[in-house]
Amino acid sequence: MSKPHARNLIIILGDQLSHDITSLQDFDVQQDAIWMCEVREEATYVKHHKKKIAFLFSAMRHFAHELREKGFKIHYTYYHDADNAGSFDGEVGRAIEYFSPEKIIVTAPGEYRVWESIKNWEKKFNIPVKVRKDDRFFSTVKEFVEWGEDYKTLRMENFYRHMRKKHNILIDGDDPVGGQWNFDKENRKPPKEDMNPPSPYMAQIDDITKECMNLVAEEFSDHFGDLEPFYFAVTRDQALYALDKFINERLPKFGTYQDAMVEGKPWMFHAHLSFYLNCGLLSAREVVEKAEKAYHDGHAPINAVEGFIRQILGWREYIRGVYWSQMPDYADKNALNSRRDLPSFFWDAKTDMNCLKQCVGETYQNAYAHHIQRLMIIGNFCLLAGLDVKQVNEWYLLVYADAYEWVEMPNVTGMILYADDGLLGSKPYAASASYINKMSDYCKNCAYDPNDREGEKACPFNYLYWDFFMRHEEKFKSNHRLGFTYSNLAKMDDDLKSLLREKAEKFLSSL
Ligand code: FAD
Ligand code: DLZ
Ligand code: SF4
Repeated sequence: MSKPHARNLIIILGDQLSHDITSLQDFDVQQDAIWMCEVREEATYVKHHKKKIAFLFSAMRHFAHELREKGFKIHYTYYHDADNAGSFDGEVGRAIEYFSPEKIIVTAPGEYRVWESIKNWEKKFNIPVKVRKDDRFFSTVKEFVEWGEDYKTLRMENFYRHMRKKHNILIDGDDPVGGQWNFDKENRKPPKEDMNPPSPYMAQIDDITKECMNLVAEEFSDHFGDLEPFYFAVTRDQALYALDKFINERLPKFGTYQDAMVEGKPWMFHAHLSFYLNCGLLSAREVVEKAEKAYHDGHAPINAVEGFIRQILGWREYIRGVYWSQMPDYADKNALNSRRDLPSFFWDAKTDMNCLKQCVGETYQNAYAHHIQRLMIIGNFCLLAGLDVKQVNEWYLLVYADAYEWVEMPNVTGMILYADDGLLGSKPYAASASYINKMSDYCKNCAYDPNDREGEKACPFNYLYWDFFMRHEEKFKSNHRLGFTYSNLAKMDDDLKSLLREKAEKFLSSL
């Protein structure tokens, strides 16, 4: 048999599972070939949640199968293949040897770490390498940077309005549909007993997924998280089904209960689509289009649809712009000098603080927590306790099935830890127990009292909150958004301040 040959060799990475990915856009079935690989380095550079690895391997295998059915020539390296090189670089070396291509084509990767190695391929392998733009986003990094030049600070809300106008989404003439850009006032209601979130999408496990689950059980048993039950969509058709289910069943109440948290109800009215968006099974454009159509069809109200679209057209795009415009320096930011080690309950959920126990526990089970759990429970604790920026980033990157550095890092370094010194947020997202008690039912089953600040059963969020603002008084006291906090602090007598500091210190040293 003659040695296989390819004109162009297309490398498809695990988060590029889109049939219209730019690297495939002029694919010639007669002359070109594709290479995909399951590699140890990607599965272990952080020890990803078991569900995340099973999900991605299964989605990759299904995608490769679909490409093969289209008649595309594809080489797929399985994790257990004897000659698996174990890394992208090693596999590209093997791919070149196998196909002797004239050129390598790859779509730009989602992580800086991978971009750094792709930049070396041309020299390392002595072959032309064409890196194509990833056009699965509404904006480009260049557009984000140019937009930012008009502003002193990079605020999401301004960027989001720019995107709404540019893409004519929820726009009526020159104005926002519904007369407002933002319906936050109608959103973010506390949970109600009778709100009854529908059951989430649960995919059937097929043979391919079962094989991947067995592989993960065998190879990654020491990684964080439960492997079963497994319910993620692993094909585009399944992901589209999950999208429709969200639009039909949850979207109408998405806005109202966007920030609500209820014990034993991890899914609430959220979309659970980030896994599919981020690996390419769904496109941001189709998700936004379907949500907008639901408004025009009278199926979902404007507060829900605007709130949802803002997450994707606004936050998701903005976060990506921050990552690519600020890397690599962004990875070393630590404006509040946060250096405390992660407590052990981040790994086993064993803590008396019920809100954290629930959120870390659900993360362990599902490789998912919704935004407010990530931000206002776990993230809030990380901020107030001054947990180490690198360790917190690593934790968030490995525990969630939707986590890739481009989206995880600005959310952690910028949004929760204020480590970028306010580049992303105008003030730290710090909250005491009263917020948690208002937006969740966690406090009902807790050993601590959310209404106690300094007594025996005082909730740690309360004294940590004040300790945080005392610790960082120099930095924050002139921040006009924190005027209320600092005027309350000014009213406290010195004995109370010392007591709160002492309690915080004792608690933190016990972690
Ligand atoms: P929904 O609440 O239904 O929102 C719809 C979609 O909007 C999401 O699917 C997502 O694509 C997008 N979105 C919403 N908020 C954000 C945001 N802040 N940044 C980017 N996209 C957003 N999201 C990730 O996709 N990957 C991550 O690794 C990740 N890490 C996070 C870490 C922290 C500390 C915080 C506070 C947030 C993080 N997020 C991350 C953002 C957000 O929490 C998740 O996108 C969301 O919880 C995913 O669940 P969902 O699909 O049900 O989202
Ligand atoms: C997250 C991940 C994992 C666990 N495994 C693989 C893999 O074996 N092969 C692969 O191509 N991609 C994997 N990925 C996703 C990559 O880490 C992701 O594509 C890079 O971070 C580039 O953005
Ligand atoms: Fe969390 Fe404090 Fe409420 Fe307990 S009392 S659930 S620790 S906020």
